Amino acid sequence: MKFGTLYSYWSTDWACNFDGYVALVKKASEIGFDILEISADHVYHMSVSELEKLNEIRKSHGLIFTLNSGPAKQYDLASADEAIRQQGMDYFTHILEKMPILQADTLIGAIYSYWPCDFVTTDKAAAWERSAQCLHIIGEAAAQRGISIALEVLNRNETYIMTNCEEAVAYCKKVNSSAVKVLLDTYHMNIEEDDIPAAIRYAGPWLGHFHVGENNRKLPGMNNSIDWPAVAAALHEIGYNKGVVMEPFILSGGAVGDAIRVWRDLSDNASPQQMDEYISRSLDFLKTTFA
Ligand SMILES: [Mn+2]
Repeated sequence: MKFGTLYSYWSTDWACNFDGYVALVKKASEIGFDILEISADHVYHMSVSELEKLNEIRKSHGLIFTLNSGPAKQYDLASADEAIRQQGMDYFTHILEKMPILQADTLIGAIYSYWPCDFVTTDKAAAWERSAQCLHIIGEAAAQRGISIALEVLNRNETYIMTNCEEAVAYCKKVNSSAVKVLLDTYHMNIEEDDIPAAIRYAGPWLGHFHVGENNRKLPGMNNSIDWPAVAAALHEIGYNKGVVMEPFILSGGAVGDAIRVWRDLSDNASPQQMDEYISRSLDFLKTTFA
């Protein structure tokens, strides 16, 4: 397994420019991560020359990029509006075209719809029909480039499309593309699944990416609300050898705090140095527990 973190841990703002990513590549590799999970939307907007430069820096630090997408509503592949679905298809096609520049082969997130969901429409059957058709086409384009797509199972407050592993596997079967797999996240699973290790075993070969976080999105190992040894055993049982990426959110405020609904500080008023210590300790915990 390869261990990573989402880029936004240190900030309350989703924004991150080229210089910001260069600093994060250095920091993540110094801490000992294999993966830095970056924003697919930032890749969409970055120029080819910036991406080429960023890739050189990534390579020199021996890091892998995975791309995380919480698409805006204007790119909703489940939309009843054909023009919006087409906009989404164009958006993801452009991201897939840019990923080889970063030698990135994993695109993940709620790309079957948009995030966070506002629940204005919740016609699930119709949304499945529309988005699965779009994802079949995107999945085939990804497969041609050797890219895999992992669809994130979210909790009920963030989507209506897929909220447990069983639904996600059924959805992937409907998409019917070898590139399209499932992403399970312990934070969401803790809310929705009856039995987290059983859900991991159910996913089996469909599991394409894995997110880790405590019940309140604290860093893995910070409060042990999740039975981490049981999670690790289930991953070993299915022979999982891909990304294990933490998505810690412990700072309140800003666009990140609002989107994740962090309404109080969960960091114990950590200084920047303490933030580094927390994540370094959590990475050690994961490597030990998942070894
Ligand atoms: Mn996640």
